[in-house]
Amino acid sequence: MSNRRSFIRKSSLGALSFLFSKNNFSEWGESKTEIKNKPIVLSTWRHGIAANEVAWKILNSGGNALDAVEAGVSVTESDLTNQTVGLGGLPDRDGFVTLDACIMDHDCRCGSVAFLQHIEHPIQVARKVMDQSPHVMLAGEGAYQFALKNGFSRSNAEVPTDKSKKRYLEWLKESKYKPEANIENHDTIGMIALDENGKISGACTTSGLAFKMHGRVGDSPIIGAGLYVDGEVGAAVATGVGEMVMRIAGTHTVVELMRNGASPQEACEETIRRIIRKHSEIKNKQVGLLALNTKGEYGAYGLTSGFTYSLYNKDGNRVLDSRFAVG
Ligand code: SD4
Repeated sequence: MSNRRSFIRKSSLGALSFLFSKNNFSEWGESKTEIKNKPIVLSTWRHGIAANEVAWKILNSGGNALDAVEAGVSVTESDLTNQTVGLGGLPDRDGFVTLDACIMDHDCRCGSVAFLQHIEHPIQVARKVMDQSPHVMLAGEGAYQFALKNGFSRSNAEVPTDKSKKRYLEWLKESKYKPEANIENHDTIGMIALDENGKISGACTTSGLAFKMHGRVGDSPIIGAGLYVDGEVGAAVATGVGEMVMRIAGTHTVVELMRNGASPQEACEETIRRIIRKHSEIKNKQVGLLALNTKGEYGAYGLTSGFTYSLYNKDGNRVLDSRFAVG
């Protein structure tokens, strides 16, 4: 039976058992006792290697997945040479560097910041929103003030950095608004991890699409779009053109497909197919999805070629090429 047909069959069976069984999560619960592939951490793109190193140190010494993903993506945020994450990121079309991030744990606790400026670690502010505020998401000046009140300080880094300013000045010559992911293998960092205790968490942080409209917020800080985690099932994270992911609540879709019986790989593939069905124009666009379930099984799929991800488990830390739908 083809993968697709068997997946459809499994999906239907999953949906039926969801409807008719009161105990529809027992499959996942039982498997937890046999998890072999843990700890494990996955992150988007090649820059995930350095982030994984830090996350793995925490996971391998018995630390929890939530702390691991927060510390892991903080590495990428601090790298001012990275032009797609943190303050080194490329500015919007008006010259402002605005940052988006979110974090989520196995209990669906989550925190998020959007349109945040001058703060080195948006992911850590997102964690504070989760831990110290009654809200899930803070944006703009309010997020900035919340950060200052909670021990963060305005970064001394001059932003945009010289490197990003150079690209911006180049772009200004034509000022063509192209809302496309710069497919350069170092975009948004999304990270998902499963710890020794079988707890799963995720984090996602970005400076968003280069030269976006001022005020634009992408998928990365949106729970269910850029990141979704449910400890009963698994986690998923997205990179690429955020608008395409948001339209179908991409990572929530991946997690719900896994809940209904899909493997992480099948769930990523089906979600990318849904994105393709809902968009008439996909040329030169990229979306990459990563998924991990509570058994430690993982999957990755790109809309088009070129999506890479970094994986660290007991066999070491390495970059892998994702399979893809078109191109
Ligand atoms: C966004 N998804 O702001 C982010 C950008 C990104 O690969 O991931 N680029 O739409």
